[in-house]
Amino acid sequence: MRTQVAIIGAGPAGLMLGRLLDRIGVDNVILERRSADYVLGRIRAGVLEDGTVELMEMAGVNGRMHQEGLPHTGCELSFDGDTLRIDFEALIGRRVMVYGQTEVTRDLMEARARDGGPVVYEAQDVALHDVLGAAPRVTWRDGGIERSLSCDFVAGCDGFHGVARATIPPERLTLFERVYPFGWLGVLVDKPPVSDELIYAHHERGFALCSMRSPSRSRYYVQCRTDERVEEWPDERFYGELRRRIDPEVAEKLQEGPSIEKSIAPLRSFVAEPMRYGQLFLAGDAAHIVPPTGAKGLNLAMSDVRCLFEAFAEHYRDGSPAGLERYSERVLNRIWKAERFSWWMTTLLHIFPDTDRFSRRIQRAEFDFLAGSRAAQAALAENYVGLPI
Ligand code: FAS
Ligand code: PHB
Repeated sequence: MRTQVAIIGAGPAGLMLGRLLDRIGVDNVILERRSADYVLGRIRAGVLEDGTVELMEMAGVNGRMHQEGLPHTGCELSFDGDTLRIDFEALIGRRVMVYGQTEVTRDLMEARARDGGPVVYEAQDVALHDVLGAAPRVTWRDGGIERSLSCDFVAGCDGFHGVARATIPPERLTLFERVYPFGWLGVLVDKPPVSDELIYAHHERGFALCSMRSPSRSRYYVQCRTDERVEEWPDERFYGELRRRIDPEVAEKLQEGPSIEKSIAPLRSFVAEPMRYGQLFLAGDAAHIVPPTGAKGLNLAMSDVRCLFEAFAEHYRDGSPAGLERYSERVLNRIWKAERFSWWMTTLLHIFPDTDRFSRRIQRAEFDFLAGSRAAQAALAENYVGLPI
């Protein structure tokens, strides 16, 4: 088999890149380790930056998003009972869209099945070969049969635990990492959300987040220890802890119900530089991870894909290597700003096990400064809604 771009991973990054390349006639094949159902079953992000909404429109997969998505003009911060609304629309004239990553993935999968190139699901033992040469190859096992795909380029969109970054010799990569001493326990429940807006809550018992997927489906998180297991958190314990950490008046409105999904996600900041090795280009979680506090993970993956797509378009349409040569430097500049914002939101809102009195006062002062400064609120809004690409 031969194609122009081999894409590893059929998560949002791989599917979006494949969709954009399909639309300009650049051949591409997507290789995914898991089944389509497994990929759709992962419950992850919920907030789209306006840049991601625009990319969905560019890709021609925005129909359901505009029908079912929830435009949000702001969010709320709650700090030991004091609340502060960050009004994106009033501060910077922009908004975000609440629309689950699962739905983004579903829209891209359906578009690909309708009029796109091949996706090989359950491709086992994917391996990359000769990515430094002029004839890169990808191999995998399909049942008992070894398959091979020649290509011009490989796009590593295979997430944090993927094979693409692992293909790059360690001495050619510089890794940056911060592992946080806590995780997020998330619950999905078919009950109306406790609030029309997202609420990020700092409380001495730990962080909590009230989010949603639709007017009838809520997504809640509480900070938990990294050594805890989902089995230790029956629904009753989860809701009791969530109630303690949010404003009592808001807690009054909480409608409990049986969780339809419950999972614990570790929190880390991670960047691998550079994001190119020969004809291999990394995009999304394959190259970087952010704590979900700033709602950046999915959106960073999408902004990487937009830049990589533009670079491939320049190569195939104009014969210019410029975009590919600048790709890593261009996306890393924006990635680090998102890493900073996600780290800042996480540091502001969580209780760290070694938090001393001084650190708690600094967190309070950070919140009080935000509450008193329109400029500081506008800076938060700019980062949350998405910095320019
Ligand atoms: P993905 O990990 O989504 O996709 C990579 C794909 O590659 C997967 O389908 C995987 O099966 C496949 N793959 C892996 N190895 C392979 C191999 N060797 N061969 C072939 N295929 C392979 N972001 C937010 O913005 N908000 C959130 O609330 C949020 N919550 C999260 C919760 C969890 C538990 C996790 C893990 C992440 C969360 N994220 C969140 C971040 C998440 O949304 C990612 O940023 C997003 O999925 C990135 O998309 P991709 O880069 O496509 O990577
Ligand atoms: C979610 O709805 O899953 C969500 C929203 C905002 C975040 C993180 C997660 O910052």
